[in-house]
Amino acid sequence: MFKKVLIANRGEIAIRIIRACKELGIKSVAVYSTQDENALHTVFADEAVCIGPASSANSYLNPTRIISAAEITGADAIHPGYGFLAENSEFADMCNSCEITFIGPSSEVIRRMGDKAEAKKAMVEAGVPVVPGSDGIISKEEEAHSLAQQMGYPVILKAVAGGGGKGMRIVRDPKSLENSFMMARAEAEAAFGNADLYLEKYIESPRHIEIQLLGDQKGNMVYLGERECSIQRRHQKLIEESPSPIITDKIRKAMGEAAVKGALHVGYFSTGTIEFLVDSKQNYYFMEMNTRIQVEHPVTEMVYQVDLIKEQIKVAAGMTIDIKQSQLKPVGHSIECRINAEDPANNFIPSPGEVTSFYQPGGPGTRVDTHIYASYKIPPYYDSLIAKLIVWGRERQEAISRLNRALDEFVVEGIKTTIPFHKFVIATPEFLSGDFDTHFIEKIYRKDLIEI
Ligand code: MV4
Repeated sequence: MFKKVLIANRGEIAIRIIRACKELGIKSVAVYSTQDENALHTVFADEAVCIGPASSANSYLNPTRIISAAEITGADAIHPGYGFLAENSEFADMCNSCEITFIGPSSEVIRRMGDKAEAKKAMVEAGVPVVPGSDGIISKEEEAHSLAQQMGYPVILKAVAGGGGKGMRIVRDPKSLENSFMMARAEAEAAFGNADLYLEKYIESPRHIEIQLLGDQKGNMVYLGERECSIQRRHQKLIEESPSPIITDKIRKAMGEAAVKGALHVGYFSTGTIEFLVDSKQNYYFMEMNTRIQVEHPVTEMVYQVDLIKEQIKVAAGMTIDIKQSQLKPVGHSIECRINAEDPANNFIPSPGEVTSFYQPGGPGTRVDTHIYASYKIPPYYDSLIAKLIVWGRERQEAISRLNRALDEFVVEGIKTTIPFHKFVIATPEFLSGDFDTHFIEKIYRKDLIEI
């Protein structure tokens, strides 16, 4: 097992990883920007190294500074968390050449899954269902034209370097194809420095459902059910739950087995997620693979009683997973609300500043992952996530009641947060019945129902 792990991240996930290290008897090293001198991760870790100024590019996103901090402190592994360098294959390569274990999958698989067209090809090879579309990159608009004609409109153009919605264009008719093709290319070039696109049939009102995977370096892999992630706004997830209200035991098994097959085909190990689009007839299609631990991992931990971060560290150290697929049955229901320092009444603009008072909910089935405390100053430089409220109930209804109660208990003063927005969302008939898709948040906005 590792003796010392450096956490190349900040905020709630850095604290989550430090907690796992402590439980495993591993020393932890925090890295922090000058802005984060009083941040909780800086104080909670056994050691802390300042790696630069506030701007991410010169601190949490700077591979050289982070690796230097690991060498100075004698850390034998680096946990990247999510965001920042978590899916940067060059950073994983750098760790390996410095003989520091990157806690994640191999750099090759990060690189391959980072190219969305390559990832899709790999899944086709493995026999995982994918959305019908182009066989790789579309280099000419005419190519897109004939394929779209063949498949029928609407179609969607996606950036191979994309993910998260950038460089994506829905095309509803042949006369808008030319313009969409140019716009998507320009957007992809500007965002990723790679203008390459691929094309798919557009699925009208899909749900976003993802499978959690855990694999070791000896080829053992299990799936820990699904997470329902359809409640999103501008490709940012707001609420996630497990199990999904629409997934039966039979579909879970089929999707889980497909995900394992796909991941094993590319030589995957560590925690990872395969995202699926699910249509109204419950057909599921591979969308993307995330080669990291995700923000919403706690809902899976609650219903499967597995500590995913500890397991991720153990498999990175070469240990064999001792969990059998047959032991993995979801118990109860878990829901997570992402609490952001944003003003939901003002187009979700960031609301940094001093938290003047803070009280976090507790009691039965209630978990809060946060780095916030009273008097903490939320810096304007980083992601606006300030807390994750995770509840567990015996069934969905109990989880929702508990969530409502916990949101009522939650006090964050001095800044605006998304807490009132969550109270509104979980009271809608669509959320209560589980009948929603990825367009749910836009729809409730259009109805102009929101008064918070
Ligand atoms: C799609 C789609 C419909 N059909 N692909 C959005 C982000 C990127 N990861 C892929 N996305 C989508 N791809 C086909 N063929 C609809 C979306 C999509 C979406 C997906 C998941 C969650 C929220 C979404 C919101 C809008 C569009």
